[in-house]
Amino acid sequence: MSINNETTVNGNYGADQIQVLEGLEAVRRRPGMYIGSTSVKGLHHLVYEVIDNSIDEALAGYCSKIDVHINTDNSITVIDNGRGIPVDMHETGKPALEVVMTVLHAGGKFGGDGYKVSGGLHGVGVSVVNALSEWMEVEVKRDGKISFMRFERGITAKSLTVIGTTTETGTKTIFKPDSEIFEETVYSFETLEHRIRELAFLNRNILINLIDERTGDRKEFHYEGGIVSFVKHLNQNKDVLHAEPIYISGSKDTNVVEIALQYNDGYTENLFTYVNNINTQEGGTHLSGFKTALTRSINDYARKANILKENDDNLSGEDVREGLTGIISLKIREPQFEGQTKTKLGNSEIRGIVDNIVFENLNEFFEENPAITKKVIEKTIMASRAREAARKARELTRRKSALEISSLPGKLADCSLRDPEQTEIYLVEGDSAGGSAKQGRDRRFQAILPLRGKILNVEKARLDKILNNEEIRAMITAFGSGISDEFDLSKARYGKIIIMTDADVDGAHIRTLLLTFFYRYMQPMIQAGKVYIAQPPLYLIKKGREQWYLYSDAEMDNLINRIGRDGINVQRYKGLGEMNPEQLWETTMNPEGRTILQVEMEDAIKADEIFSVLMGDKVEPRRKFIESHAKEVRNLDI
Ligand code: 0RA
Repeated sequence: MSINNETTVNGNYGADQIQVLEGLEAVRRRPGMYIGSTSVKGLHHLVYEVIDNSIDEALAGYCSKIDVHINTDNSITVIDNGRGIPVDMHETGKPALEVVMTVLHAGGKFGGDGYKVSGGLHGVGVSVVNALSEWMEVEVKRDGKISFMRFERGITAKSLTVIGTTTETGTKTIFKPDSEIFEETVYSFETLEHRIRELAFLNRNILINLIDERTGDRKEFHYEGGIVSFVKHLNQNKDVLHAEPIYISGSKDTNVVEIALQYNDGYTENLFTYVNNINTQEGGTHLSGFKTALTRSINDYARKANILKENDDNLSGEDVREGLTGIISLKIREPQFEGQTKTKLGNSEIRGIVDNIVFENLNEFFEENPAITKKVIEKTIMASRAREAARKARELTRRKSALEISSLPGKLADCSLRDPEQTEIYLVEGDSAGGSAKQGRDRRFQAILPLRGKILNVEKARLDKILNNEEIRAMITAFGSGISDEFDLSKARYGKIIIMTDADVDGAHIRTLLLTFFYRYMQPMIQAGKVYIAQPPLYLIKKGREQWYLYSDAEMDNLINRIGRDGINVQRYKGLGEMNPEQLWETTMNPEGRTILQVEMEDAIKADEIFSVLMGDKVEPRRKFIESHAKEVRNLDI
């Protein structure tokens, strides 16, 4: 009997332990599966994962303050004043804290009916951070005691120990990302700052401090206005139609909906949607519910007020969103994330819930604020007229192209293969580099489109004007997938779009303009990961019979360290035009040897941001921006 018991206990313990080790092994073997990548992005993801747990504690109503430290050794400390992770014995015979830290997906199980809303997309659990850290330590203040544990590469190195007494509660976590796993282990203050600011906007009751122990920098994030402050922040450099954003909130069952809206006098739509603090970049049912209600509410009002007459067409969705900046933030129990990047909300019941809340609240706002409403409707009517003009211009080009033998732009050197899975198009700055690219390419699968002039800044123009720009028209026809609401990825004629510009100020400018255009008018192309940036070499070094192409100053330094300076010949490439076709092929276009950088949504959003500030109408923000981003701005000739 006692032998039996022993075996059972030991057997269970053994099985448990094995499961933990297998779980952590799986995370260390395929980290990308759990945190997306092991690049600098994955490195920062670890911090978000840990902060998420503290945010959950705040959303449950028990935590008001979170401190995040970047330590001198690039380890990270996160301290919250929540209830503290439970440390009592779990049914497996281990402390709950140890289970949370070492078992995959264990975190949620300790919340009781805990309203665990944050996470979801991240939400892989802190055990993943533990598995990917050289070491990790946790200190829990709870029930008058301070408890401590230490782990090394996910494995318990110091079991639960009481190290002191306290009257406070909270959790302190320190971890050092494992350099065996991560390609880069240096944290960026700005990257963390960006996400922390976003979290502070989305969760108005939380104070978050970010402290950089390497430099002494520290910033405090606390926005009592929540998403209203967020919208003001996004519109800070724009001329707005009404000083205070429209704030809408409501709930149904356990779903909470919050929206803030403010129109500016520009032409672009800037809607950002979040579910449980996750940016739902691909939209989903919440966004579509919002759009339906906004369009209906504005049309209803415009008819009632007789601004739209009986024979006038309804204002379209695009019309009513021109110049609209908004945040849509939902907190829901069981979000279903779908789509290419799992950032599209799928829960079907949410569409109607958001639609109802928005429709009712907007109608009320419009009734109570006729002066603002009149301004907004006047703007949407202007938008509608411009769109009608653009439609006519487009029809004209369509009819024209139907008459021509080939509708493809004259300067496009197309490839011979037709299967978009295999083909790519290079957008090349200037005719001379375009010529080299045409000669150097593999014409079976590589098409070349030289771009001569500057691309139009799409932030400053309505669609009708944009469609009159020759370079933009050439891209649209060459790609074949349309733009805006008519964009259809399945019609794309190429699988990759590769931007190839000079490594100088003008090149950076053209690249930024192109990214802004893609972000604004062909966003699904970026989301699908089809846009790339070519990496031409900066230097050619020759020594004796050997030669090296170098793509960065760091590579250059490395080589000089290795081979010394004696007898070397350095050629610095100022532009693509300085390479002959064979060199261009070998260094930049041959899939066997080239590096191309995939553009991510964040890159495009950043390009767009740079433009709205630098090209915007307000002088003061431009001056400030240039001062604080001197390095990036040097690459732009404005
Ligand atoms: C579940 C239950 C309880 C606390 C937490 C989770 C918790 C987790 C983390 C992670 C970071 N900071 C945290 N703070 C709290 C406690 C439940 C109770 O006290 O009744």
